[in-house]
Amino acid sequence: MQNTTVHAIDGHSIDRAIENPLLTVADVKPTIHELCAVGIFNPACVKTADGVILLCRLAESAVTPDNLDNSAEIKIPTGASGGKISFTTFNRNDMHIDVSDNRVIKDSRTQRVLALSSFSTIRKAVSKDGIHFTLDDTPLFFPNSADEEWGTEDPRITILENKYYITYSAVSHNGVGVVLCETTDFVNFTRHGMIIPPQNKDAVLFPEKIGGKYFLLHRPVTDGLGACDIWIAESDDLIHWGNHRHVAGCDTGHDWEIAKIGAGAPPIRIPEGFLVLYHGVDCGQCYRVGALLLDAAHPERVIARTAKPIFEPEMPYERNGFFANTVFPCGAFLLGEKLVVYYGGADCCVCRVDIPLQKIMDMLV
Ligand code: MAN
Repeated sequence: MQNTTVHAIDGHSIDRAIENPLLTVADVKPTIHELCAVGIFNPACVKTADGVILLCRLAESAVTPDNLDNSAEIKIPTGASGGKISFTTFNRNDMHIDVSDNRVIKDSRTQRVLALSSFSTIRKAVSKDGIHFTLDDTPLFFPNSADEEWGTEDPRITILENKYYITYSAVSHNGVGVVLCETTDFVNFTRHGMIIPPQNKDAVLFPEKIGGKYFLLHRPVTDGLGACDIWIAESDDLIHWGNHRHVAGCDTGHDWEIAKIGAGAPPIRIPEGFLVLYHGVDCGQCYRVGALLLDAAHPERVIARTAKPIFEPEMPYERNGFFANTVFPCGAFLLGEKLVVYYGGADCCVCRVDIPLQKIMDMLV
């Protein structure tokens, strides 16, 4: 970590790595030859004695000529146990098919999602200096249940009681829910299955027990009634979760987070409480980053929150990509006085920004 060179390039104290993007689709070996990477992004991170480990979301689409443009046939990969990938096709000219959001294929009558346009798995990358990463050639693991047939997305890592706990979104035709698994070496995994059922995502585990209980932030995906807000739950065993309470909403009156919010990196313990980076989405589907400060003894209580985004899509690799205008952090750690944040740029690439902790504290109101 000592050799990390991070340069200020925007003239302020938000220091994006000048080497950004740190990983792109050019670094990816496809899972099977019928697939090609459309994005490697939204990385979880953990700092170890040897450097930094990232768990990145790899989204792959089917290799057909012009698969993602205007050709009539849209071929969709889906996964199954044992690493088998199968394909389904849709006809773009079918009047009941809506492809206006390039992440999904919808039924134009019901707006129901029929398929995702890409299939996501998780890939590990390691680095000694936190900047130059070597990406694995194969997925961390393959989907192992029908709940993961449309992919595994957006992992987060929490170190808890000397183990690495990984939460991620499992997606299938039944919806998106939160899966928990644990490891000590990123080679062997104990998968605990779905701990929060659909529709839910953006779950992050707290790094310590509070009052004898484990805590988790999660984000129900509501439709019409209620909003996509951040909730908290508690557990005695990390598997069974209850006492769900609302923590923070997107009804702050700030345009940048008016559509939905969701936890980003797992909470970080600081003297003042737990610091949680979150993403806020506006009505134009631009993803920005804010922060919450939660009470250390009562983490359902918000002590303070940023009124303005801490950072937002500015660079070409954040403004242009598979899903434009998106910065999406899934991991961060403190390094001295700075918060080192790894995030996805435009659902395409892996990036890093270093933010002075004091700057975030000054923005909390
Ligand atoms: C959703 C998730 C994220 C993704 C954003 C932007 O919140 O699928 O993985 O980065 O949308 O597309």
